[in-house]
Amino acid sequence: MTEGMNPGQRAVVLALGSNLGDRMANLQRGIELLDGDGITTAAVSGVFETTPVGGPAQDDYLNAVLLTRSALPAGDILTRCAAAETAAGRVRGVRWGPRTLDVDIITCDEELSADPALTLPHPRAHERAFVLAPWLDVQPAAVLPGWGPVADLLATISTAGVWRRADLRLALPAAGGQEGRNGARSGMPCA
Ligand code: A4P
Ligand code: MG
Repeated sequence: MTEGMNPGQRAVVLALGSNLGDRMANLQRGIELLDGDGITTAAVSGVFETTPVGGPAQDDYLNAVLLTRSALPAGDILTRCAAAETAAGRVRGVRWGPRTLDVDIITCDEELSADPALTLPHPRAHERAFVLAPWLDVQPAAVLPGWGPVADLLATISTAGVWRRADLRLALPAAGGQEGRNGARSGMPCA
């Protein structure tokens, strides 16, 4: 059990992306919506401006990674991610198309799943600098199960089109949010 983790909790890494509307507001809204009711946010990465990978021509993304803790089954966490996307105004159109908010589960501890509806670790995380760069930023010792240290993976792929935005900063969920209603945050961040 990682330091700061309650019994039954697992480390859950979530990747957030937005390239439509007020991107920072969308990411911050996602952070607020995801926290509480069984999901505790431990740390949030810096913000990265990233060139779109795949899909139609579209605007640049802002990407970030959240380190969370949860005792919820992974399927319940995916449902919470989808609810946060919907609340942030996501409309599903073309695959890899522009979106106000995308929330993907990158890892649920060591859990492995080949289910297309919930693949763990995320099937493309190992090759995506827009996921690995923010993850490394918030957790320098991070390891992607089945693939190895995130720092090593990032060293083997192109990081062209991925810039850290030192002028932008996401906040941990507000104390008065769901977290505040459901009990104080305890322990150290995973990072
Ligand atoms: N799904 C399966 N496993 C997971 C998981 N671990 N986490 C399923 C989340 N969802 C998972 O997702 C499609 C389906 O994936 C869902 O039904 C879910 O059950 P979606 O959010 O509806 O659509 P999507 O995100 O467009 O699809 P996909 O294939 O997951 O996209 P990717 O691979 O995540 O890529 N470029 C930049 N620069 N930054 C980005 O953030 N994001 C994408 C999306 C493409 N290019 C990007 C970015
Ligand atoms: Mg997604």
